[in-house]
Amino acid sequence: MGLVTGKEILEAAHRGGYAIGAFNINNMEILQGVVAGCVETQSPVIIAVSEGAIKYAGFEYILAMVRAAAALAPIPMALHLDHGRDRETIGRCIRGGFTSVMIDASHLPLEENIKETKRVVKMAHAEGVSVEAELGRLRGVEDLISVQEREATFTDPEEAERFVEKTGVDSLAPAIGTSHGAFKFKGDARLDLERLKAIKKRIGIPLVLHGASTVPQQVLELVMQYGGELQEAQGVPLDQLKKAIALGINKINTDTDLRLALTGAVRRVLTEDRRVFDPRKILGPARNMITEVVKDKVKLFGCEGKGREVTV
Ligand code: TD3
Ligand code: ZN
Repeated sequence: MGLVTGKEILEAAHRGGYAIGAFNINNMEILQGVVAGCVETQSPVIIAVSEGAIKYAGFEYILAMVRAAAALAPIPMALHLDHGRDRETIGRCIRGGFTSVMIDASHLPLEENIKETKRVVKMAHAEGVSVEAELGRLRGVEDLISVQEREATFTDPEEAERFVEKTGVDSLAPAIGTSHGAFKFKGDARLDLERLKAIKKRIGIPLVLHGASTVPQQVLELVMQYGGELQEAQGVPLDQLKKAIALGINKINTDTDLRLALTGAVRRVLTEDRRVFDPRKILGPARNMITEVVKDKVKLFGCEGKGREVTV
């Protein structure tokens, strides 16, 4: 099966009321670990690649690896540029074989965000590539001092409706209280689910949750057991994530949890076998650990088995 568009996968999730995992990859082992988890569970998958990942691995390497994965895996797979900011990179992805791009102009004032997003939509749609945009600023709830500040940071439902109408994007990432990385909350971890509900009510397109890693307890414990120091790590609680999916989130961005899984597995091998120096023995277990984490996730997302249903 070749690559399919992000829109195709996400529209099915939007109609079916479930979510798809968008997993960030930087190298072959992470990609293989993610794909194995989705194939075993027959889940559609979005392979997310950041501008940093393109810099690290190289555009051609990423593209060739993901194309090989798509050719071999009997599930719908999209290749997505995550947090596209650089016009040149976005253009290269659109013309070069990506099937979905994110334009992240969320740091700009609203009208400029609309203008920039519209420009990318025009360019991408001409090539049959899907577009995701972001409105509002990702930020942990605990950082917010006042109601006023919350209103200035989180996505306004009315504004979101206007943004989607004006830009013609295929999916939207609202800010509802998550943030990137392993330290999302201090104390009370809650998403603004009322806001999410209001946004979904006004918008008839798939919604995306960034910063959605849960920092699984057993993965964190593994990292710590073998010398890691990430005591304050805290992700999105599972019940909050489940509620967000029930309220209309259709794409769940996950990077941190894969990084933690890889780190835990590598730390364990290197600690338990001090004579090991075969990269396959070091990275093989990490790849397997990623597969296990991905399998748990897609079950929670509700997309297990949905890879059978999408006709390509
Ligand atoms: O867009 N991404 C991935 C890149 C963030 C760097 O970690 C996400 O929204 C994933 O967020 P998370 O919760 O995995 O850090
Ligand atoms: Zn993100």
